[in-house]
Amino acid sequence: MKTAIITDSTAYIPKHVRQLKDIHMVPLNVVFGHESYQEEVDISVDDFYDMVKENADLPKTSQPSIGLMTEKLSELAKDFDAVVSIHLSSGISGTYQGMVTAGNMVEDIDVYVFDSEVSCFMQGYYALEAAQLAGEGMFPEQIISRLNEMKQSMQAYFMADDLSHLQRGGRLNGAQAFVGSLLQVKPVLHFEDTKIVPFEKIRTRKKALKRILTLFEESISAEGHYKASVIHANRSSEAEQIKAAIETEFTNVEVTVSYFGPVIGTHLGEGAMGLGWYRDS
Ligand code: MYR
Repeated sequence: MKTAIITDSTAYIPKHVRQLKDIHMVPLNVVFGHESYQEEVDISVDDFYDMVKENADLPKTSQPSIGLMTEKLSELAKDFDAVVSIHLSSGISGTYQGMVTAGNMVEDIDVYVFDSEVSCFMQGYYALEAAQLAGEGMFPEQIISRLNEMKQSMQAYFMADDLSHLQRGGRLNGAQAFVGSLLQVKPVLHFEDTKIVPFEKIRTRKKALKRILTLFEESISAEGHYKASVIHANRSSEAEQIKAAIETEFTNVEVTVSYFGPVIGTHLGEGAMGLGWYRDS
């Protein structure tokens, strides 16, 4: 049984890593005015943050077309028996559902679609693990089962400098009055049942970051081994400092720095910061 792994661009796994691990990618789009760009393919992360500063119109995003997905599946059907396709949370994008539909349309390949219930490099961790297992010859059902096991310890908290992007795009959930009262502050956010909800109301950026680190520290046990990712929207040196601080304190945590690329950056805005982790043994 030959199984291919697909993820979407919001996992933000660098291209050279995807090539090395044999991970296929379908891109989401970022739209400035009438111009649509496939992220990573047509627009780089740096270009995106420059364009946001230069453009009067704020960008929007869209999921990959069903046509693009069926094309990718038909191409893979030539060499593989099955696909495990891992996507950003179904509560914030139609990408997951789009791949389910595309999977039903393409014959000659079995398609297993996995809802990461998160996004960015946390989604990337699922794709990397799936690629490793597929390479070892595991069946798709076994891969999905391992991904569900990872989900048990997967956590991610993040904050945005300007919450209005999330609210405008309709991706911030929670009681209306509470959400309204958050716009002037820096709440810590997280995913609950596939959707983004405020976790705690915090007044300043500094305190929000400190709270995220406390949540991380509280969930780490000395016996386990963990993987963690500091994720930033155009704040790489701040992210590197957080990574160094975690590495100094925790020798049992393997930390990477990743980024909020164009699609997720559209909804979080420049300056957003997040930390995600899971226990890998
Ligand atoms: C689409 O148009 O289908 C894409 C919508 C993407 C919404 C993104 C909302 C912010 C997600 C934050 C993820 C943080 C993970 C640590």
